[in-house]
Amino acid sequence: MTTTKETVQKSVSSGFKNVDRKDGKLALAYIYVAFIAVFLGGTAGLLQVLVRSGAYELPSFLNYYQVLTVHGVLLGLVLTTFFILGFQTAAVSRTSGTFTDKQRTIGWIGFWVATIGLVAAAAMILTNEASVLYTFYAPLQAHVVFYLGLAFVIVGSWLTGAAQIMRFVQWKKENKGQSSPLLSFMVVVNNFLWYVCTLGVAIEVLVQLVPWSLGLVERVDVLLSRTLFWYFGHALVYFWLLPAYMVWYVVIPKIIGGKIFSESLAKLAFMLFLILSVPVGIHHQFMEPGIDALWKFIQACLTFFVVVPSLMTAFSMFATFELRGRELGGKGVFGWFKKLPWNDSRFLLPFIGMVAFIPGGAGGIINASYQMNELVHNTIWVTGHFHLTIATAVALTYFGTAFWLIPHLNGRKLTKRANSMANCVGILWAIGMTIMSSSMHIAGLLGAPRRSAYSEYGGSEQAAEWISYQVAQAIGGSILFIAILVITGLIIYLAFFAPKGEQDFPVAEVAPGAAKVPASLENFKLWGVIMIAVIIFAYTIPIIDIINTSPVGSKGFKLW
Ligand code: HAS
Repeated sequence: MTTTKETVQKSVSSGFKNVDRKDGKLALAYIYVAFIAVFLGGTAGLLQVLVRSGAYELPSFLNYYQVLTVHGVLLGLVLTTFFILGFQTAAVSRTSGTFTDKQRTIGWIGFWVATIGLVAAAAMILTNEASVLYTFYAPLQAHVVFYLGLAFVIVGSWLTGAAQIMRFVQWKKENKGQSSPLLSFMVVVNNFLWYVCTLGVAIEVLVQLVPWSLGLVERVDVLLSRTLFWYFGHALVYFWLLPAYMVWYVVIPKIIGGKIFSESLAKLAFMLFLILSVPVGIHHQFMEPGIDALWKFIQACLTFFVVVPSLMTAFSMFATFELRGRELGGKGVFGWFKKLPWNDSRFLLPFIGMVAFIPGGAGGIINASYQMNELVHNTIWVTGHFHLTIATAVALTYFGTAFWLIPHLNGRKLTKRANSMANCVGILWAIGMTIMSSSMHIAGLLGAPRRSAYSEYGGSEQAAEWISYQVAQAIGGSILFIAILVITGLIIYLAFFAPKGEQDFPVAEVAPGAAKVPASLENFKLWGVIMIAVIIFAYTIPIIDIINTSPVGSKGFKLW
């Protein structure tokens, strides 16, 4: 059994350059599950676009909504949560030091609880007992094991997140008065965000959906369940985004040979996400009756505030790139651009993600604008939006990270050839997603609904306009599937066959002479109080209203 003191000495002597192998195993376990989800979820995605093109019918033992549930749950919930927990474990170990045995054990218990939950939920989807999509909206009713499985995934994530926080707190105790390592700080912010937002979905599942699905209560308050879901659901998208931002702020500057532009700006951006990510969920419910227009307006305004830390991030990234490019001799307005390391997949994939996030973010701002939301809500435009944000900006950053992180953790190397294959993934993804997501946006504007299988809607003229875009989605989706096959091959290669060696875990330093981070930015209590205050302000009255005025609830439906 390693004592805390020994652990710290070992870490300090290695300068925290490498993630300890034991911590690495935990991180890898999470990352491998994430990539199994990529393969299976991506296959489901291919089936969907083919069905929606009208050219293909699913075999009789599968139905469209079952496949759509597999796709959404595996990619939206499993890939993300498992990759994040693995990456964050490695990030904390790398920057705060090796976990103690106790911390690592808690991390592993979390992994197994989450994995058991995942298997249980997946079994329900595969046996067609839970074709309720990844948002599991009531009154669609799934088997109770599906809800409990998801609850287990969340409890598992709480445990592993707690281990990460404990390691950070230990670092703080041992380094009193110093500003904390940026990457670990960011992990802790993301975990706090996760704890607070998952309370909403935990209440929805345990208090409403589980008793209802067991038949202990006959009806469910649909509006309340959706409001609790979106209390969680929008913060969820920032829980996905922040690890990508960790890579953009901390890893990318090192890869390009630069420095962190401003540690204070990065810490402020993360604290702004902490206070603003939750009290905006009602922007997913603009079209729902039963929520007063005033509260929709207030949460729309808060949504515009939560755009600010992303704009700060865009500014910081541009500054990082330009400073480094000029240092390397780039001249003129855009000369610095040519100096960036375009052949390095560790840079290229996240960079393509950043570029995609510009239209993806702009689409989000359109969605958040109440009147424009009336046009796009429940159309496939929204699907186009989240394929640019989560499925490109975030996913490509995760992929580009996994390709160096896996060999770092298992003592292998990202070879030249593997790096070229990884670059191919980036290019295929950019092409496939541009075709698929653009046609989703356009079809959405023409009124094509989301969450729907192929239909000609009784020969309607309007529906006929969508078909060519659906065919384009199938072409884009097929290119993405080819990329997923390459990704799967690469992950297997990097996990088991790549040559042994040392692969760096790049962590950039702060620019010399940078001002010390103000202590207030490290004050979790202060930001935590502001966070809770804003949430109470934004949600108390709408929830009391919903409880007081909701009609009698709904019985469960199984439409599949
Ligand atoms: Fe969203 C729906 C609003 C961001 C994901 N969103 C969704 C859904 C998902 C999702 C999954 O207001 C569907 C949920 C469902 O199933 O129903 N979203 C926003 C807003 C933002 C936003 C305002 N969304 C995201 C992110 C996601 C995500 C991030 C996943 C990771 N979204 C909405 C709304 C809806 C919605 C409504 C409901 C729609 C409806 O009616 O149902 C903002 O956070 C976006 C801010 C982003 C920016 C971009 C900054 C750009 C950066 C890159 C810089 C580039 C560089 C490279 C440096 C302002 C940081 C430059 C190099 C060059 C060469 C140019």
